[in-house]
Amino acid sequence: MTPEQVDAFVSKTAPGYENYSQFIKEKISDQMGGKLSPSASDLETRYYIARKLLESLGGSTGQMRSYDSNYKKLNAKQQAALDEIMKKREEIIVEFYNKNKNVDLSPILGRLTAAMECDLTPQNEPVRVAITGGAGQIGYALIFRIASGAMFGPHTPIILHLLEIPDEKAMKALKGVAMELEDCAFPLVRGIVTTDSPEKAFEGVDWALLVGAKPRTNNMERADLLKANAAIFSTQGQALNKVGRGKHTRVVVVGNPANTNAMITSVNAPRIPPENIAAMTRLDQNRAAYQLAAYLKADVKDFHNIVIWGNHSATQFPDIAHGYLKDKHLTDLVIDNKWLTNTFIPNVQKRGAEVIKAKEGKSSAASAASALVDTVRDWYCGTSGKWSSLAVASKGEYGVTKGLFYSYPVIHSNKSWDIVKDLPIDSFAAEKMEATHKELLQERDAVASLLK
Ligand code: NAX
Repeated sequence: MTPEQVDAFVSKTAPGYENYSQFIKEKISDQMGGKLSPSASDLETRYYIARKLLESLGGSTGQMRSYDSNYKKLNAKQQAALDEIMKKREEIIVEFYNKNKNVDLSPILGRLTAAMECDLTPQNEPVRVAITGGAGQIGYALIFRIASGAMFGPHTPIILHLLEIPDEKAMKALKGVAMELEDCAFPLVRGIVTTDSPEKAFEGVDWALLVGAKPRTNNMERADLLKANAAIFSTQGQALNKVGRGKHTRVVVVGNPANTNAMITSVNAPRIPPENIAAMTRLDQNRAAYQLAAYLKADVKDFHNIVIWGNHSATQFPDIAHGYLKDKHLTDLVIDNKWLTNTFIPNVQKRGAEVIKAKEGKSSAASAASALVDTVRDWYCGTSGKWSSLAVASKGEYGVTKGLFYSYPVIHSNKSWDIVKDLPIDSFAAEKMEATHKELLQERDAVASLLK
């Protein structure tokens, strides 16, 4: 959120106030019955403001409602335990306001709030998560993090549906993964399904994480790779359509070429709304944040609004024109233009290939798994204003051909997302965004026969 957006947010949600500082100043004397001076140092006042923001920030309200209704179902002991956690949360917010009284906290607070509300909401029904390629590299780095609660929070039970190819070696390896999962005795894991049948793997799933794909082998043309994967994702899309939960199922494609595979999945799964299907570009966003943090010698957590546009490939456009380091616009910081064009952009675009070189042929696995945890967590919990990059079905936003899965900045709330619209695009960005758009059109044309 930019300061302008915060002001717009305040004027919309707090009638009679034009901007954030007016809201803070006047609300203070209002709240204190005019008795106290309108200094932002008063703890109770800042706490009140924090509560107000917390209540009104998009994304967290639904979660608060579900928290309230779930709360009533708990026994006295459980309620007391939750009260304790809520008290801690309030202390954190108050401490936050004390430490940062001069800083615009709404984006940070929003993030904190969404994540905390999500973590605090007890779920009785387990979430069913399918993971394809369960015996692969990413699968091995991913499954244990999901099982530990990193993706859906520490109060959400999980049933894991693990899919592999019908091959003796792959199924044996998958069995080994399942045995290790059992031996972890994760309290959240309520069941493990291992199978080589997509229809069994996707039965009744809330989330399908499509990681498994056919890797590019020596002498393989890119068009052949596209076709081989298109066949896999057609079959999996049809299975999801048949046995998934329709509009209640959400799908994230990681297997490459991820954007086009997501499009194929969507075409083959008409019962699942296109907005429930996405391809992952969060790893690229995380890589961009790291490159910036290293260059500016800052903490990676302090960067926001970094955007990945387009395809998860070497044509992607990592864009910092809308980004912030804490409350400072990145374009106001001293960033050498040469570094941006000759180092930053290619470093992010080619980071995957560099990792393969360093790991002597093995591609990014733990970082990809971690980015998938971030992707689903944001989608599941909401981000209250924070931007995430996600490749979603275009409706023509920013001039992209309808139906292509193109990476945009999105804001998540209520288990849904909205593309951040009307960002100013200069000629440099427009050219890069078009180059990656063109590549996606070529990929679509290469698999045209499977899209009918
Ligand atoms: P691995 O080769 O280690 O594992 C893939 C696993 O998927 C194998 O066990 C294989 O048997 C299985 N598999 C293949 N076809 C399947 C099918 N039809 N149904 C079920 N399982 C199937 O690859 P890994 O390193 O885990 O990478 C998986 C995919 O992620 C690759 O396509 C890779 O290119 C892609 N990546 C995507 C990234 C992204 O940001 N979107 C980044 C990392 C990664 O490169």
